[in-house]
Amino acid sequence: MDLSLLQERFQKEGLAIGLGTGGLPVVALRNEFGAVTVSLYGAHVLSYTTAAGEPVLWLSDKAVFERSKPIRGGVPVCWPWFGAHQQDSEKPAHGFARICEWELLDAHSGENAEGGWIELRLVDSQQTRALWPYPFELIYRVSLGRDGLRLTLRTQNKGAEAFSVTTALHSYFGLASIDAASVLGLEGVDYLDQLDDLSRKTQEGLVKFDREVDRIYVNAPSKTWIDGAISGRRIEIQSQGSRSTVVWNPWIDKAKRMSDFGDTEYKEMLCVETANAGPDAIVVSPDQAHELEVLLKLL
Ligand code: TA6
Repeated sequence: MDLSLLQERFQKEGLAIGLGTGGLPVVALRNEFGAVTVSLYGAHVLSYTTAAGEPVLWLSDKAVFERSKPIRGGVPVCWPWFGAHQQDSEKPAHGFARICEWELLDAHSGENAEGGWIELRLVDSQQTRALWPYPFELIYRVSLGRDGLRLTLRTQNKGAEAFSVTTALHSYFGLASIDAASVLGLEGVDYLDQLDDLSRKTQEGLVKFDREVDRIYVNAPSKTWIDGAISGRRIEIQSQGSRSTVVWNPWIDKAKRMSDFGDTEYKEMLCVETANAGPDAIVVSPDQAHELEVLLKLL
């Protein structure tokens, strides 16, 4: 990647391209609607703040910024499988998209009222085919506009065989305190409990937290909300092309087991992920495409 070439092509008012933590290339977009930073490594949204400077996403103080390792926080792109690989636990958890170098296709800061956007691409390579034997093209568009931060992941099947993917935009949100947080919109929705052999249960009332929670809500609604964000405002999460919502907080013991996660950081974060996970796999036929999208905003 030639950074100076990227800077020459894209750098302008409201758009900066440089080396961030760990020397990873980062695109920073700032306009009248707020600011977002995206690492080209992993196409990883690292931060999103509103026009008033309120942080929406969370990043661990112990996050690692090294190629071949995922970044803890922000919005990891989990693709082409969610969680551990079904047949080979040696393969990277949550697939390889979040540990690949993506190409910067285009970027606009938002000189017009439509806001700005950053577009990234990942295509199959010898390395990806060794992990997953299908030709593909991923186009990821990060848009910052009047309606909030919109993330759109387009999967295109470039081969002659249909393939099946499970995937997630694995958003980490910043909280004032997990004890006072709740997720709204999942009342009465069935979920697979990842902490209880994926047993199927039904959500009773709001999702609240006093222990580790790791649930795949299936046939989930397209809108959910989080109360208890750092800003004190309600976070709205609106999805398209997503059948599952994953809710995760590691709580005390799992937080201690993760080296890239502070022992007490479970108190200040919550994952509500826009996904197609578990039984909600997506089949993409040759020459066809699927879009997974989430719109994040503070109400
Ligand atoms: O968000 C659900 C989950 O699958 C949890 O089980 C937990 O493993 C989390 O993802 C983080 O996974 P990672 O591979 O990023 O440590």
